[in-house]
Amino acid sequence: MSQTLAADDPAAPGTRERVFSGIQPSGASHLGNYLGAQANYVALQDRYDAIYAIVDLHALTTVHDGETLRRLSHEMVLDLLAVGLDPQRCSLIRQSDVPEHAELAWIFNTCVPVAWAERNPTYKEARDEGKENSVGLLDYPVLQAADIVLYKASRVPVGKDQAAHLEFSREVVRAFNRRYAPVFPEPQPVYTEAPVVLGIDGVRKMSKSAGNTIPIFAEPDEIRRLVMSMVTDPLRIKRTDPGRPEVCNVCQLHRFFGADYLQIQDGERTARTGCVETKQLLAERIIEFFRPMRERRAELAADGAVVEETLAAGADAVRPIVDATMAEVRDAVGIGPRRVA
Ligand code: AQP
Repeated sequence: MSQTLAADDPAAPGTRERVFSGIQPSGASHLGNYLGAQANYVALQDRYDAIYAIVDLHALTTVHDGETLRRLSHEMVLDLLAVGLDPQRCSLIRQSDVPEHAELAWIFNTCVPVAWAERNPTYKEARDEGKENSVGLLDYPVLQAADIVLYKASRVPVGKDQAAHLEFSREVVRAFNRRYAPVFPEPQPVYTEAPVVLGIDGVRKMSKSAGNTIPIFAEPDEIRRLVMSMVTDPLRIKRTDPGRPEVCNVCQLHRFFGADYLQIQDGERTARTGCVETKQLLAERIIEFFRPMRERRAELAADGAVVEETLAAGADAVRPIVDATMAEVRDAVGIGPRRVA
């Protein structure tokens, strides 16, 4: 599978730009997470100074049981190691191990007009559905901005669903820099070739909270069951009806699991093949693609220490970066003891 990398991708160690991205431990990693973001996390770790975070403070907006959140955070570290993150080549951190994420978010809160925060699409959606929302849900794009620029990251590998949030992060940075001093760079997204991956319902974004995911580390039979339940072209009723691969989520996903996807799509378009066989093939290809990662994950899970050791090393590695940024920020805004110049 190929990724779209930034054209001016610097390679020389020592002159590397920094990338940062966060993933919520709000459930099991799914195809959308992998195709939209995790594949690029792995691809970028050799070319950039890469920091990836399990953003457990964000997950507090949706996961409301302490034991569950701890377990999900642990599982997400295993997922990221299994897909190919190497703690020797990147820093893997737990957001709550670095309290400055929350401190910087608070400082940004004082720079962000309420009207900007109220544009947050996730908040608006939940409000329009009549859900009771926390201030945290309204405010989480501000925390997201703080997550990124605490490390002065200039590149952010994220799925295309995050485009608006990245634009918001840039606005936050501009607001801070304008008010105080030009402390932060404006972060830019780095996308893979994948579009926003749709869920098995074929309508909504594949999302842990929507319950429409294909978890990449699910057991093979579970992956088969989920793929077979995917909604395809709703106008293809009979086996002999021609299909429309451009609206069929199964056909679209084939793009990422084999070079012959155009042939597969042609088979659907001409009704040479049926949806059932196209789904069966996709399920087997997904299972095969993730098999080595699943095996690696099982090995890692058997090692009782690897997760906490990885996170402790990550927290140590980022500490000097965090201290340097926050010293500049505290100086600029006028909090904490004055530093001797
Ligand atoms: N469907 C998707 N298509 C492409 N990229 C996606 N990402 C998530 N879903 C898709 C990307 O995965 C990274 C980590 O996402 P996250 O878990 O931190 O937050 P999210 O986008 O909110 O993911 P979910 O599954 O939808 O979580 P819940 O339901 O808990 O909110 C991000 O880079 C994201 O772009």
